[in-house]
Amino acid sequence: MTEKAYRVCPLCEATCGLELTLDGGRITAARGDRADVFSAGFVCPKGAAVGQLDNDPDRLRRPLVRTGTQWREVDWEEAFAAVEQGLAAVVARHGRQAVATYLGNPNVHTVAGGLYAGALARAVGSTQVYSASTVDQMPKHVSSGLLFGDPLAIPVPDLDRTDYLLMLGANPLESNGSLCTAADFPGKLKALRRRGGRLVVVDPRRTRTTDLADRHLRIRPGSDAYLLAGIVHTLFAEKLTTPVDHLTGIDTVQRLTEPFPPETVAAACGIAAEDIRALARELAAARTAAVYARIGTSTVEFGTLASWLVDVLNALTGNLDRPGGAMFPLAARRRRGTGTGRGFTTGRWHSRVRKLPEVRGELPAVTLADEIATPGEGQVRALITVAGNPVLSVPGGDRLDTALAGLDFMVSVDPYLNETTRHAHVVLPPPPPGRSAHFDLAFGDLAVRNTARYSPPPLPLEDGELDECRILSRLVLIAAGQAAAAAADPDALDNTVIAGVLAKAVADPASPVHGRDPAELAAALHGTTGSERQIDLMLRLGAYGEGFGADPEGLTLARLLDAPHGIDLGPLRPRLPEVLRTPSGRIELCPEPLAADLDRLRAALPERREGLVLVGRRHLRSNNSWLHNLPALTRGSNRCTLHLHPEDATALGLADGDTARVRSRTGEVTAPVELTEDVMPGVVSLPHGWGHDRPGTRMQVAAAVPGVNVNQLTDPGAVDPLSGTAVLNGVPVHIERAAAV
Ligand SMILES: Nc1nc2c(c(=O)[nH]1)N[C@H]1C(S)=C(S)[C@@H](COP(=O)(O)OP(=O)(O)OC[C@H]3O[C@@H](n4cnc5c(=O)[nH]c(N)nc54)[C@H](O)[C@@H]3O)O[C@H]1N2
Ligand SMILES: Nc1nc2c(c(=O)[nH]1)N[C@H]1C(S)=C(S)[C@@H](COP(=O)(O)OP(=O)(O)OC[C@H]3O[C@@H](n4cnc5c(=O)[nH]c(N)nc54)[C@H](O)[C@@H]3O)O[C@H]1N2
Ligand code: SF4
Ligand SMILES: [Mo]
Repeated sequence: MTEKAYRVCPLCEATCGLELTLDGGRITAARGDRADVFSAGFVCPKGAAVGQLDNDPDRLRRPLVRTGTQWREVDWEEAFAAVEQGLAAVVARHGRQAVATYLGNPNVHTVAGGLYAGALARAVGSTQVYSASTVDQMPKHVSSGLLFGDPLAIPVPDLDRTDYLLMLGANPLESNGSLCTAADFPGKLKALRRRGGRLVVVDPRRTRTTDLADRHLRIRPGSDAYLLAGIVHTLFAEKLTTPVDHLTGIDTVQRLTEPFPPETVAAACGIAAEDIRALARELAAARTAAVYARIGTSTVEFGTLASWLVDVLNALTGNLDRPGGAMFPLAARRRRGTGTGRGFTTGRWHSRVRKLPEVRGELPAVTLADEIATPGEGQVRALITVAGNPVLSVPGGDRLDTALAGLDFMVSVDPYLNETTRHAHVVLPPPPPGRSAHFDLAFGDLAVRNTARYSPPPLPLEDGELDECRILSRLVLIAAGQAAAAAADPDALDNTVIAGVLAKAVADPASPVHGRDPAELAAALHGTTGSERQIDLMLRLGAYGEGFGADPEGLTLARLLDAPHGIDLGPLRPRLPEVLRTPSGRIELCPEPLAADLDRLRAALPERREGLVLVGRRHLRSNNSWLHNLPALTRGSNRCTLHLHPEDATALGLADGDTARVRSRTGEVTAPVELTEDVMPGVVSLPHGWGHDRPGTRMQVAAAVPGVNVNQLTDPGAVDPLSGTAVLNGVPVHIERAAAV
């Protein structure tokens, strides 16, 4: 007997609705849910393979405890006891500061990560907090924090309505989009062209996305800030600005971008001055336009500057916050703001070894190895990883690998024994997507249309499995020294959180529940678990919420449970000035840290760099480091090869299929050469997330085609100073033929 169930895909930011076929307690097929209000049937090969992910024989199904190189399956109580003991021993000897936390990317795709990962880091009580954000999007948080006062207020291109899209450093035809949640990004780009709109893509490589564009501009890696500053300069020089309201600092931006006329920046970015001016004129002339930039502009030397200049352009051309421009989504879980706030600062503390500034309560992932390996007061002696694989994802893989092996205690919440988790003393595996609930706590803030969807677990937990919400909430209380309370009541943490939120809400005159009895409200919450009741509370108090009776038509968890394909909340609507959290109540167009960083940009102008540079690339059937174990995704062109331009190959004496030795300042790898004109001369490309050849892992399919770890080449010493984000693109490399083996 087969059954259908509906569940949002947790594998990337597109958040497609999946229609799952269930048979005998397993997922036997998955396809796009045509009735889904957000994705309307779109699916990619990864989503279609979610059944293989659920049923992967290498997935861990029981907690593991390690002694030496021996792993032992244990029950949950024994596993939690081992965690409690391991952490307590380190804290007793070295203090809380000796415990670090690393939160990986899937935390933004799970309910557990969204509700408890931050709380876990806080409960540990150490400033040693790391996440995948500092190998990814932290520059955008910093620029939004400084511009709008809120690091989570990230404008997204209004893809369905824009007339002109300038996209830099993104390849949504492979990635399906990032910091812009749009199921069927490819279809939306095609629709933009069909309705007469224009698409310009800036990328050093030819990609499936550049193939869709009206124009593809090849840029020298790492130089987008120059290009964008040149466009801003032109807007002022040619009097093309039509700034949005609520701005302060326009004149300063004008003055500080004076040193970047198109002629000056052209050499730095490899794009002709005339092309730069054309971009400015087209942006200004378009009825509506949006500038959107992603990882190729973020994980670079001037990542925060580039992220900031994107929104400077949106603001100066009148496109920020208007339909067809770059807009602020309003997620179902969010409340409307007041238009002012405390603003945003970084550097409230610094890392111990390299003195790198804190950003959003985190230290740069590139310095985790330093903090573990460098002796002295405050040295990291224990690590908690949740859904992360920093050995492959963070520059300096081998160094971190060695450092992890020296820890006194490590616990990982992860379904696989991989390059990172093999160092743990305890591994706590979450159940697969087919047996977990889903609610997008993160992507509502980034979606090109406002919707609300909740997926209950399609299948019940199997014997011996524990929901990840239970795993993480238990860890939070263990870390907080309340292990007994956690063992006694699995909802203990949820109840505390709910009580705290309600206490604030009833005291807030602007809240629909002002003056009501918090205990009565808590009792009215719907849900079979504490995490569901937390979600119900967010929905009810959120912008579209039922407000505990204030708006009977409004959202509740029960309403979402009755709508398995989701509830549409309409296109994006203007949110200025309500969305702002700056003390001034205005958009701070030229915040001081960015103004100062422009000096660094200017100072680097004369640097003419010779030689080859490395950039990354993504493949539709990969997902960072962890989907290489699914047979359905590992065939064909999804390979860890070095893309090399034929001209460079000739100069180096390399041919297609040869093995190249690639060296950087910090490491080397060997990889098969794939000749292609997709990369521009002078630029080579390797994908990340490979290098599955370390002993002690349990991912057989991945180990059979291991590839190499590109993060041996990226330099842990190189960061964007404002955000602490690693430089992953534009890495100088040296290439030669590898000696025959
Ligand atoms: N050179 C280079 N390096 C890069 C990048 C690049 O472009 N170039 N990209 C960077 C980017 S954008 C990112 S986001 C990072 C990612 O960096 P990480 O987050 O550290 O790495 P992932 O490969 O995403 O690893 C995810 C881990 O989560 C586990 N996992 C999967 N599902 C679940 C779940 O439901 N619960 C739990 N608890 N665990 C789960 C997987 O088994 C895996 O161990 O890599 C970065 N590294
Ligand atoms: N299939 C698949 N999908 C994914 C992932 C995955 O690993 N595989 N990872 C997910 C994650 S965690 C993220 S963060 C997103 C990322 O999503 P995207 O930001 O769309 O990432 P990429 O596909 O790597 O595209 C980045 C592009 O930037 C280009 N580039 C490199 N350097 C520069 C530069 O200096 N300037 C400019 N202008 N371009 C440059 C690269 O050539 C590449 O084409 O994808 C997500 N989706
Ligand atoms: S595009 Fe992303 S969300 Fe959609 S099916 Fe593929 S992996 Fe899942
Ligand atoms: Mo990412």
